[in-house]
Amino acid sequence: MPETTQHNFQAGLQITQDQTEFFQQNGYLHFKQFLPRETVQHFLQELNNIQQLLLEKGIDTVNGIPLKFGRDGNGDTFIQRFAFASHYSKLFRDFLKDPRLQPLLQPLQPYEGRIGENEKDGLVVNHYINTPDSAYKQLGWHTDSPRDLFLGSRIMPMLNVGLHLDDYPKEKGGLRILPGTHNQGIFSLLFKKKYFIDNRPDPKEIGFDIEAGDLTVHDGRLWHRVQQSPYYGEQSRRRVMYIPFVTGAYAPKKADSPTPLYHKIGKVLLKAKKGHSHRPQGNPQPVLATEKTY
Ligand SMILES: O=C(O)CCC(=O)C(=O)O
Ligand SMILES: [Fe+2]
Repeated sequence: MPETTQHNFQAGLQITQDQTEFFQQNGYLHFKQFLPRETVQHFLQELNNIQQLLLEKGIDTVNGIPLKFGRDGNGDTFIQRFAFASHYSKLFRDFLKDPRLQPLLQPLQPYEGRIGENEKDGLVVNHYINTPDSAYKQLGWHTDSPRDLFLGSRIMPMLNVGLHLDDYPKEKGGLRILPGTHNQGIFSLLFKKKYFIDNRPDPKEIGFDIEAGDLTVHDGRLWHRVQQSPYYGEQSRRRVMYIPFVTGAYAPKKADSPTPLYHKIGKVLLKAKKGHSHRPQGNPQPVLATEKTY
């Protein structure tokens, strides 16, 4: 059982000295109850609406980023990961304008940070559930930064800000991180663990006692993973949205943006290995680093 962070903060219009120092040292922050439960309920409803729309329209890629599909307990297809959610929702566009998000750009200084609504994968929705036909039960160790290398540019500072939509105490699984690994240099960034293949707990990892509405922030270079739940079905359901906070030249994606190479390689290899398409017919696991989507 991983240690849990005892460092919960309250978000405000300023990021405090304490928070800045904690972030510099550890590479993450955990803010309690950024959104009230009632708003979380609206968000979950909105996600259902968007999912219905995407399924009805048969959309399987948004701005070049493939959706990840799974099947629920009734055998119905649902979406386990999709990108650019705010492009489908005024509620989410407004959320990205919440003035309390702005101070969270501060750890990126001296770089000028911005909320990447149209960049990278935009506002990402992850939906994990532990069922036989789930395509997304866990996620192996990785950092979020090396995708920049795939895109042909050098690694720029970035943060990933997670808005958690389900109660998830650490014993249910969920996010695990290795504090301080954002400071360990390029060798650690690339080779500390086998990207996405290694799901093993690390003695130094920590977990989070998450309540719906909490916000986490992690440095793009921090090693992290998602632990599979020991529970099954409904009890294991975990929904979290991630906002990229980015630096560097503005690089928006568009409807005709090409699928990044790492998605394509992953898809082809996975198909060859499992003998099926992107839509689920079994129990695909993230077996390859390149299958991971960014
Ligand atoms: O689900 C999470 O909390 C983490 C997801 C993640 O690390 C990613 O999508 O890069
Ligand atoms: Fe990640």
